[in-house]
Amino acid sequence: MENKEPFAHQLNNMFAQAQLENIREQFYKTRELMTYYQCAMLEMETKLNVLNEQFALQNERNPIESIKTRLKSMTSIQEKLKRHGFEQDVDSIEENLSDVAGIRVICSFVDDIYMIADCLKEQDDIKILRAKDYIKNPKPNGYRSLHLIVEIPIFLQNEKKMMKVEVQLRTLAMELWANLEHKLRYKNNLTELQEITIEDGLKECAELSAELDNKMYNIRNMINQK
Ligand code: 0O2
Repeated sequence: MENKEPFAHQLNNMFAQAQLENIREQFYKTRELMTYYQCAMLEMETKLNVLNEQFALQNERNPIESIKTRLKSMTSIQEKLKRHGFEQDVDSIEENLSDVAGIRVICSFVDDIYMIADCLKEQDDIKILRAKDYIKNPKPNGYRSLHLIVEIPIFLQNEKKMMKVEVQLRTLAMELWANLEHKLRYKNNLTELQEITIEDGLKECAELSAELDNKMYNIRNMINQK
């Protein structure tokens, strides 16, 4: 039987169909990728918990106070891709972003941070791709933390896949400062003078938090020598 539907209509339908297929494929691939990041984050969290337990056994104290995990939201992912001028598709996420899976490790003392980082460096199944030491070199606003981009394997049904995870290590004092600074950063309608005053205030607080870390570290060492 002859198809009476006008050619333009048929073409439109074909395009709509193809577009729908493409959306479906991108949606599936995104879900799959986010699941892989979730698995990598779990693997990494387990490694950190193991180190914490082992250290506690030997030293009768936990070097890690808490661990927080988060998957970057799709909105933040899109914003970051756009900000850096990267393609806005699933492959581009994996290729260009290294902080989709994020783990924040809150340590008791500054030397615990480096001890944990050194232990991770020694593990032969993971690879430290990049390290940014904002403790030795704080950001101009005072932000301190040690950032590691780690590549960790996840074992799927038929393959091993290497995934990137960003590990941020910081003390309780660094966490307190970063959380409050993050909350205060979004206030607007400030005059230039107010902005400078706030920046200076935050910087001063960052210095105080570094001093607190130092003093606590010295007190701990004094106690350990007894
Ligand atoms: P979220 O919600 O924590 O993920 P980027 O700035 O991300 O384009 P890069 O090199 O990845 O480039 O950044 P960097 O310096 O390694 O820092 C990335 C993350 O560190 C941030 O993630 C924050 O979590 C934290 N961070 C860095 N600088 C500051 C700071 O000045 N204050 C606070 N509170 N946190 C900071 P996101 O993506 O911004 O947010």
